[in-house]
Amino acid sequence: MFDYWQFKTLKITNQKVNNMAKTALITGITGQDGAYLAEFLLNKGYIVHGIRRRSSSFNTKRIDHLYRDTHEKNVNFFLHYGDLTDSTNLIRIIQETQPDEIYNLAAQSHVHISFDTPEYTANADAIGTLRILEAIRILGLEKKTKFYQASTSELYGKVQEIPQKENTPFYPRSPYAVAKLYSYWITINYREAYGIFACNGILFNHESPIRGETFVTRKITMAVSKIKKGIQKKLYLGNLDAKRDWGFAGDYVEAMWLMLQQDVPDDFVIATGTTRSVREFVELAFEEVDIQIEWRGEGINEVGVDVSTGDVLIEVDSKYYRPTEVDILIGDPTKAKEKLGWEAKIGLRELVKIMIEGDMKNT
Ligand code: NDP
Ligand code: GDR
Repeated sequence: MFDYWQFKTLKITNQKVNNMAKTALITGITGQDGAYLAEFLLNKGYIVHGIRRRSSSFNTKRIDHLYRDTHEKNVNFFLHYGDLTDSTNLIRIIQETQPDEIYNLAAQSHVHISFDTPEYTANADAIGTLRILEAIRILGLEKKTKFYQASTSELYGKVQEIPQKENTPFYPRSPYAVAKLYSYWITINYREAYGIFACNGILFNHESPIRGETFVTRKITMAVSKIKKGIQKKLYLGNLDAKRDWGFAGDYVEAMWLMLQQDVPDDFVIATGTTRSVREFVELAFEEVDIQIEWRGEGINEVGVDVSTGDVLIEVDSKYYRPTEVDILIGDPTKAKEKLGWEAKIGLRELVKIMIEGDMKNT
């Protein structure tokens, strides 16, 4: 059976550090993708360094299973305190770790919250990328250090064409997407100006049992699990019509790595090539726990009703609407398939199943 958690495979703990091992530095290592990527690279024999933020509460639960006391022998996983808003700290960490590969995954990654914190989002998500690229230059690592930038399907924003591909025009629709647009172009500019091996992965939405709890998929799977167990009555959502191309995060981190193993740096769309609405995701999630949903009403008055009991389980709350929305995302991953040999392995139904399984166990 597919080991969705992937965190039970701790082969890495007894692995001897190879003198020829490559070194990777991951920003955003405590996030969903950082955790999957760290485990993926450790299993490939890398020495992995990660940047974590200081927090008043623990923020390392996704990677605690990878951590070992640095006093032990053959340790290959290290954490450093840092922040994308602090240039000197980034320069020092990159100087100390001399990475072969940097994966810039850190970001204020919530689209809706970027409307509340636009300046901070620009600082971390746009200028943060520049700070890393400048650090590579200042330290003279242009020929040694490869750079991966976590670009996003949010760049496409308002629909110009579907499916979206590498040359589809961008029209960002949030402070988050505008900040990421800067990062996309500064990555290309530093590749062209200074010869840095720098790539943009234009990743469409990807989810998992360790997805942040306020993104819509995880919010739904957690609520469905709690409703099934009788510890929550209702789920309040925003725009049910939005359509997304949802894949599995564990598949997507492999594409990040593959981009940095090519002969020539390039930019790639990473997606499943299918799209479903938030409403359909809700239906699939309830189906997993044998509850069938029927929709009644329209717009802000739409509700989702349990067909067998008549209970209203889903209501719309306008506070979850965004000032400007991205209506439909569907990616064309042809280039990734042809050049990287990559394609998504986990489809939406299986993704929903593994997320519900995780939440039924943990909520
Ligand atoms: P998460 O929100 O789960 O993780 C974000 C990470 O960035 C966390 O480790 C967070 O730390 C860290 N971080 C936030 N701000 C800063 C900062 N100022 N300095 C240093 N670290 C910071 O995101 P995902 O793992 O889902 O996404 C990874 C990247 O990929 C992000 O850049 C996101 O924008 C992008 N992306 C994600 C997609 C997706 O569907 N998941 C699709 C396309 C792009 P902490 O744990 O302390 O909060
Ligand atoms: P997104 O993900 O904005 O696509 O960004 P999110 O899951 O937040 O929203 C997807 C869609 O669902 C609609 N929606 C709701 N969203 C949230 N969060 N909460 C709700 O209650 C709700 N109800 C409806 C939204 O309006 C939206 O249309 C994610 C992030 O991971 C980004 O960092 C990444 O760049 C993109 O995916 C690709």
